[in-house]
Amino acid sequence: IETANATGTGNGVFVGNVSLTTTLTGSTYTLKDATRGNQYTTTLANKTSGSGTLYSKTTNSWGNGLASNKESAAVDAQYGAAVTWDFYKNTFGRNGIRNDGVGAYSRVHYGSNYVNAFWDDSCFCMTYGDGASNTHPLTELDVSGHEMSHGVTSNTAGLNYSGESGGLNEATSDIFGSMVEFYANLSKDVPDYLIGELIDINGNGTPLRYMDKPSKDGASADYWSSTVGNKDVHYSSGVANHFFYLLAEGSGAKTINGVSYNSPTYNGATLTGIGRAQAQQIWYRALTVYMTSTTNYKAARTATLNAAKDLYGSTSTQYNAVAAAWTGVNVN
Ligand code: ASN
Ligand code: ZN
Ligand code: CA
Repeated sequence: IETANATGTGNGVFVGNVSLTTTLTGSTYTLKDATRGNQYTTTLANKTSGSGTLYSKTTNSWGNGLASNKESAAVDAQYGAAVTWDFYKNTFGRNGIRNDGVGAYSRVHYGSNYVNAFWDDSCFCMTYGDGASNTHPLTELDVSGHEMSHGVTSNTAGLNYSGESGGLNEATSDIFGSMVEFYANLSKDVPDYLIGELIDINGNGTPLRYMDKPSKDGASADYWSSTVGNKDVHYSSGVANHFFYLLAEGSGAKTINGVSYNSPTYNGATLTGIGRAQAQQIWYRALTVYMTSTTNYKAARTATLNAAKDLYGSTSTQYNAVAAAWTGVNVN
């Protein structure tokens, strides 16, 4: 039996119509991408364990854009893994989550009414629930990028998932999750600095998190304080999410792709952003070269300054912008 790469079409719940690289074996197509480390997607069919069943069929068109069609969430997951792969490869030269050319697999339809998604180092796999009433899958692109970036973090800095290092771990996932969204630039999932704006996790249409002003979620920290490490890591992350937004975009009011932001600073300073392209290079170099398992906010300031110095020099606009953005979130 011959095996070959094929080009399929998918219609996901959130990604809309996309092209997918699939595998044709004999007369059967599978949702498996040999051009990206053999990443594939399975269904758990509401179970909560096992590696699931690989999506396979005799035509190469997948999903219909509706959550009621069980292939649609699989299209999102497979596409999310592909774009995350391409993002890391083309932006940073990283060859997969472990930088070893091996793709992670994704499992969709985990459990019942499961309102979460998670990365698991032990299976080297990604898992998505179907959300409330099993009708709101968690398969949005920034969620895929967020979760798979947990794999990158654990294979690089290894930031401990508690205290300030835990906030930095979470923020790394929000930062790169958003950058994956900008990289994909989909018309159906317009790139933004909001996390999970399409999955309606709160039931009222609001996103899970806001990077320009994290406290808009009612719980996240905008600025560092000596007690920030006592918060849940999804809230202490606010300080670094806010730092990254200020570094990339600057302070004050701004509209990007039709979404309005208004980012304050702790000291009232007005900041000018250096743009996403350079901001993400600084964060990635800080994460992969300078941060360790115990890096806290003060050390993250030093790590990103070191990264900016390596990349742009110690007298550069970029170096000064990193310092100013940390000061803007009260990390001195
Ligand atoms: N979705 C959650 C997260 O990535 C899963 C977890 O609690 N780790 O943060
Ligand atoms: Zn996370
Ligand atoms: Ca988003």
